[in-house]
Amino acid sequence: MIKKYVFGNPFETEAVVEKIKTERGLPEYGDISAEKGFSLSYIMEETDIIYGLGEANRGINKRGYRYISNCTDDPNHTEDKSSLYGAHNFIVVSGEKPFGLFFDYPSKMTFDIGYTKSEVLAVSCGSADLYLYVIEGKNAYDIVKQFRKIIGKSYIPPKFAFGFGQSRWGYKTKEDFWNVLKGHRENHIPLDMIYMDIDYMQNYKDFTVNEENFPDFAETVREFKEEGVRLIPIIDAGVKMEEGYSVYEEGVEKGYFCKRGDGSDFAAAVWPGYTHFPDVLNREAREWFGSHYKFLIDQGIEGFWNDMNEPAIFYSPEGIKELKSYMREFIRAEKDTSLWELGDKVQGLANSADDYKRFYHCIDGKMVRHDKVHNLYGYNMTRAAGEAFKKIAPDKEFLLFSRSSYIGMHRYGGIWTGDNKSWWSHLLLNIKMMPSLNMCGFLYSGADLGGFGADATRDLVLRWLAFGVFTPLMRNHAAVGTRKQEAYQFENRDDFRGIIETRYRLIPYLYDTYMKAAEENDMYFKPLAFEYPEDSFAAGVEDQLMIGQEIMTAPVYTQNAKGRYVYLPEEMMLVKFTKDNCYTTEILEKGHHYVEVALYEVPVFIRKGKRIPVVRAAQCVEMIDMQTVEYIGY
Ligand code: MIG
Repeated sequence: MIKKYVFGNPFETEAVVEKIKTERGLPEYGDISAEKGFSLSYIMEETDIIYGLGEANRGINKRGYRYISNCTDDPNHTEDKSSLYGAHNFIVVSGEKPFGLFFDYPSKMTFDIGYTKSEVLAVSCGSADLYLYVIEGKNAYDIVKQFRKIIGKSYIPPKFAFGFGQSRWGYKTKEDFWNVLKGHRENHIPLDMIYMDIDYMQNYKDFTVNEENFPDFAETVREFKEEGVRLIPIIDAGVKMEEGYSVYEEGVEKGYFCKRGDGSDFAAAVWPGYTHFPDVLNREAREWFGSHYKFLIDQGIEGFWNDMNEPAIFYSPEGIKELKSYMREFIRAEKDTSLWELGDKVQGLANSADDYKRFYHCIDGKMVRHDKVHNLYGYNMTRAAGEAFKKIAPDKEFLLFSRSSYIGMHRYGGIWTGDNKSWWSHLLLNIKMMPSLNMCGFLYSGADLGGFGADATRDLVLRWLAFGVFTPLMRNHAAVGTRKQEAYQFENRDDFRGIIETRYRLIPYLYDTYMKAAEENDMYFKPLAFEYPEDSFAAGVEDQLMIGQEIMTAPVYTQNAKGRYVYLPEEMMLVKFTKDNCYTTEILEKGHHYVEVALYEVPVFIRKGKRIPVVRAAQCVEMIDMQTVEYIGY
């Protein structure tokens, strides 16, 4: 059962698509105050587990920390960080009488989940203008499914998007991309996508292609496709300010960029230098921005990734001006003690809260200051693309995912989880985040496998790919300047081939599971407790996940480990997929086991009474022989 409450004058985010009538009065869960901003506090039982928050730091059980929904471009997500790139304000209190809460509020919101006081769940935000949905149900899983139904069906990607993708910031020329293709094909490592990062563009201008590096881009796209590989370009939020650049000139002329209080177009420096932000919260501007994807689609492009859409800002002219005056003071001053402060000021230019107050969106004729709707930008940029695809090629499915997001965006695209690092702890974070993302509708998602920042090691890449076998988005991506981490860069490439081939062998199963989850508003990844609600040990397991109705995964995420302990809530068949289309099986009884896993193996636990289809690996999804299927299981 779902009840909707309204406080003040909420902004219509369109996160929820189902019509629900609003209740009078207040929900009976917690103490609510709508006086100085909004706050809800609820006393948790000691055994209550709190699920949700989608793309957030820490565990599956969110208890014991404070999270802030405030879409942030922060490439250093260490354990202490409260905000990442997404804002997903849905939680489930799982206890004696379970209930879910969705706070439909587009600006900064704090979830203090037993952080200030261990038994108090406190949710608060600066202005009491929001919708609050309260969902009652049998258990957490049931509540999630009800929630998923009201926010509408999740995005469905094309089939090739279930293949493996290779990416790296720094591929520039046609030869660079060709080398990636060759590196995979020559080593018989399957590959379906190569991602194009910002260097494919002309001076980082959206909807342009560097002509020197790609004299005939449409032809290049075709050549790669002939080899079974799609090129997937990045699109950044900021549009470069440059005379003669048509996207910029049109946007200025039509008034489609975000504006300052005085009506001038707001400028923010990002990769291209100074840019304007398309006002994607304005319907017309959103349509206009979306229509530009056609430029690349006309050249054969079938997928995109939307970046920098928190929106990320390196600095603004206003910020620079303030800094310069501070610097002048600094130079004049006698003492040097404010040096660290100067450093902070320089650092603080990026993604500054002051800048987010300096520009406005024009929504239904009203000017809305950006900070009040900050968490909706990435959502609407991706919506711009998704809506445009429907017009440009109504019968075609496009690959689309975004860095920043809000609930509602899950209908238009997936997400990748941003700039992680080549750290074992971030592999574990990836594992824990997946079911929470699913709770909030984001099914097509994944992390940068191998880690984006920092230097990867061979074993980390292998272990991370082995988990990536199961994430709908399976992409190896790394930052410029880091150690090369394509599968063919390391010794014994057949180990990498074995793991990536396992993904292809499982594609019929994974695709089918994805489609069922999308069609039935269900989860693809689940915490064990969702399948075994009576099992009190399962409730505490955070490093194993259920996939669909049939299998469980238990990835190895520590260096030098020969295997790991695994908890089986029931008897299962352990299948270890190895190299050369081989596998081994073994029945394990309910309980704790130490399972050895070699670096080239992918373990899958098949539930009692279930079986899964397995095919032979192929170089790309289209080449899989779907007629020759073998079933493994009971
Ligand atoms: O400021 O386009 O998260 O995946 O490689 C960095 C360069 C901008 C951030 C993205 C990352 C991408 C990078 N981008």
